Amino acid sequence: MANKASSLVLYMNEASPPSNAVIMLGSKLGLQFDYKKPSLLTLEHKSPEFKKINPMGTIPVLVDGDFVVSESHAIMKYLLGKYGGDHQEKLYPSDVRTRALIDQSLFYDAGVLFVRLKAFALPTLLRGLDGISDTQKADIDEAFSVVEAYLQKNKYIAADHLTLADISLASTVAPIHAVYKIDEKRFPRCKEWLELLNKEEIFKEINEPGAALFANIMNMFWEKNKK
Ligand SMILES: N[C@@H](CCC(=O)N[C@@H](CS)C(=O)NCC(=O)O)C(=O)O
Repeated sequence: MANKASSLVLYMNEASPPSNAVIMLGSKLGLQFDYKKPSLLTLEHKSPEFKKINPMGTIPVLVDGDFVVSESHAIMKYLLGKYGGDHQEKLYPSDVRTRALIDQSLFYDAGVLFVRLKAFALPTLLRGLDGISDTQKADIDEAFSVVEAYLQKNKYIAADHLTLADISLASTVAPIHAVYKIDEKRFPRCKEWLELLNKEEIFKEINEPGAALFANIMNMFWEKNKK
């Protein structure tokens, strides 16, 4: 039986892909978060107060009583370990090789895929970028080709069922797809995988609206930045 959560505070934003990964997992585990939304536009997340809780100055950040942890992948592993109960073995199996493949995807998301989203999103919000450049598009396509390769064996990323790897990668792929469509001819499995996931409640109700909001914000800024 899982530990019972006391009060969990999540610093987040509905348009933030890694925040949505944590929110999706929380929903799957039946956890309630008390949400706090620092304004990224006024750089609240870079303030000395915020940096006391997360020196990286990023969201999401989880506060669980006197314990604070940032970085969505670390947060998800913590939540599963502490509150995962029966979900833990499915979403992050103890089999060493399956776990290694899941970790491979989590690190890929943190180190490569999401970095390529951030490469256009932050300059759009803060530095007047008015669209995704051709180089950025090529980098995204290269990143999608890795997701496509991960999907060669199964319909899901790291096993024959949904794991943390799908939650993590889909939280980044969906918002990119909402502004720069996955090329179905080059990455058919990637497209099918996203459609498969979107049949599940957490993706339909959290990931897709988050991706749509992200796209609205990007499009709004691109129009404004062109003027
Ligand atoms: N790898 C980190 C990425 C966190 C991240 O960069 N979050 C964005 C919001 S989606 C952020 O806080 N950006 C502000 C900044 O980097 O200045 C995670 O998964 O938590």
